[in-house]
Amino acid sequence: MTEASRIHCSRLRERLMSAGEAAALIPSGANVGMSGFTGAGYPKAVPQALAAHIRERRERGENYRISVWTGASTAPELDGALAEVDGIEMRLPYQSDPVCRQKINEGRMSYIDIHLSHVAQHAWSGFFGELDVAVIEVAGITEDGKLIPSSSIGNNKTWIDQADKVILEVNHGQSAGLEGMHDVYYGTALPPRRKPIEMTQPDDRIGEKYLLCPPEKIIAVVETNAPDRCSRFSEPDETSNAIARHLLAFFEMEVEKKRLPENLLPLQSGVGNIANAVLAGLNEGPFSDLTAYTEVLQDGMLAMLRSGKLRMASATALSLSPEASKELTDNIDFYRERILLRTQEISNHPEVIRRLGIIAMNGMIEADIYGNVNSTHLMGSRIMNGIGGSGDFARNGYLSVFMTPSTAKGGAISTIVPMVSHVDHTEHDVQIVVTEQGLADLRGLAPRQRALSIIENCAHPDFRPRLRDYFKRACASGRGMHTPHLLGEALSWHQRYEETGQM
Ligand code: 0RQ
Repeated sequence: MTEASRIHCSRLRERLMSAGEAAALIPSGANVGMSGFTGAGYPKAVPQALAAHIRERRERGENYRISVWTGASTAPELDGALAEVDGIEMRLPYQSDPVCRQKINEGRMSYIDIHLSHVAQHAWSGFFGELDVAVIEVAGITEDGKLIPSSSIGNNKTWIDQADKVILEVNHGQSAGLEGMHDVYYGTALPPRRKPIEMTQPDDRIGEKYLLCPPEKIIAVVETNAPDRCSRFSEPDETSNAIARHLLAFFEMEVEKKRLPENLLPLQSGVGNIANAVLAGLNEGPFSDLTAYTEVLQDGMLAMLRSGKLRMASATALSLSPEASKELTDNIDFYRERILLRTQEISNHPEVIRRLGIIAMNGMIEADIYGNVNSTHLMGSRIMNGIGGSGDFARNGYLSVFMTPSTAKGGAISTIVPMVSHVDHTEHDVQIVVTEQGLADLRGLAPRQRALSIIENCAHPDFRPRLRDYFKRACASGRGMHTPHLLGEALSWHQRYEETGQM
C-alpha cells in the first residue's frame, strides 16, 4: 500500500472530514470507546479536537463531559487533553497520565480499575451502559472496507462491534507494513455459549488479519500523520540490574531442577524500567529459543527478537521508544514474521495463560511480609496507574513474579511493609518477590515461613530489623498464629510516612 492511498475503499473515502467536524459528532454524556494501549495506537486528532470543543462549550456555561473507555493507557493527546479540560466523567480501565491521575485523586473524575481481560466481557454484558461512539486509529482501509489495525489492538474489536457509531482515524504515521501482523479473534461469546479457545502455542493464529466493521456504522474518517508517543527507557541502573540478576539465577536453578524447560516458558513482562532491565538480562543470558505471550511488547523484547534469543512474541500493543519504533519500521518484514498482535481479551485470557504456562513478571508498589501485593495505590488511597493486566497473568500464570526496588523516595519508604495499604494480588497469587536485595520463593510455604523469607531476602537492611521486630511481636501476641498481625500497628508505617515523610 502506498503512502498516498491508505483509504482504498471509495465508500469510506466519502466520509473524510476534519478532526473538528468528527469531534462535533460526539455528544455530551456519550460513552466513547477509544483505541489505545500503553501509548500505542490511540487516536491522535479527534480527542484533541473534542477537548477544544469541550473547552469552548464550557466557556459558554455548558457542562460537557464524556466517559472514556480504552484498551489501557494512552498519551497526552488523549487522556491528557481531555482531562485538562475536565472533559472526562468516567475513565476505564488503565491510565498512566499525570493530569488524569491528579483529577482522579482530587475526586473530579471517576475511574473504574478492572482486569484488562474483563473489559470486553463487561462491556458485552452491559455493565458499563451502552457504547455510543468508537474512535479507532487504523493503519489503513482495504478496498473492501476491512480495517488494518495499527500499533495496538486492545479492545478495538469490541468497541467497533458494540458502538452505535464509529469514527476512524487513518494514521499515515503508522507503518503500512503492519498489515498482516494482527490476529483478531471473532469467536468470543458470553456464557453459556462459550467455546474453547483453540490455541496451544503462542504463535497459533486463530483469527482475522483485519478488524471488521459494517460501513454504515462509520460516520467519519479522519486522516492523521503522527507517531505514537511512548516514553524512552532510562539505561538500567544498578538496582534494576540486581533484580534482573536474581531473577535470571532463579530461572537457571529452575531449569537445573527440571521445573522449567531449557527455553523457559512463554514470558509476560510488565511495563517500566525494571521489566526492561530483566529483558536486557535475558538477552545477554544463557536461554535461547524463547517465546513471549504478553500484552505489551516494549524495547527489550524487540531487541531479543532482533538478536534471535526470542523466537516470537504475541502481544496486544507495540509500546516502543522512538528509536525502537524506527527499528521496527525499517525492518518490518523481519518483525512481521515474529510478532502477532491480538485483541486484549485474548492476549490476557485466563484460559490461554493457564494453558500455555506463562511466566508473569510485573512491577509493584509494595508487598507485605506475607506476600500480598499492592500494584496500584500510594499510601492506601491515591491511585498510581491501575491493575492493568498484572492480575490476569499473576493469577493464571505458571509462575507469578513481582519486582520492585526495596525502597522508594530516596529511602524514606520501605516497599516491604507489615501490611499492604491496598491489595491487588493476594498472597495466593504471588509466588516470587524480588528486590535488589534478593529473591523470595514463596511456593510451598505457609504464611509465617513466607514472612521470614520475604523479610530476610527482600527487605532493605535499613528496615529489616524493624520488620523482624514487628513479626516477632505479632507472633508473641497470641492472637492467631496462622497470619500473625498487630492490628493497631499494621498500617502505622504508612501513617508515619504521611505524617513525617519517613516510614
Ligand atoms: O514515583 O517517580 O514520583 O518517584 O511510584 O515507581 O519505581 O518508577 O516503578 O515505573 O516500574 O512502576 C507498580 C506503578 C511500578 C507499575 C508500578 C513511586 C516511585 C515513583 C513509580 P516518582 P517506579 P515503575 C503490564 C502489567 C500495575 C500494572 C501492571 C504499574 C513511582 O509497574 O503500574 O503491572 N503496575 N501492568 O517513587 C509510594 C511506594 C512506592 C512509591 C514506588 N511503596 N510508596 N510511592 N513508588 N513504590 C502493563 C499493562 O497492564 C498495561
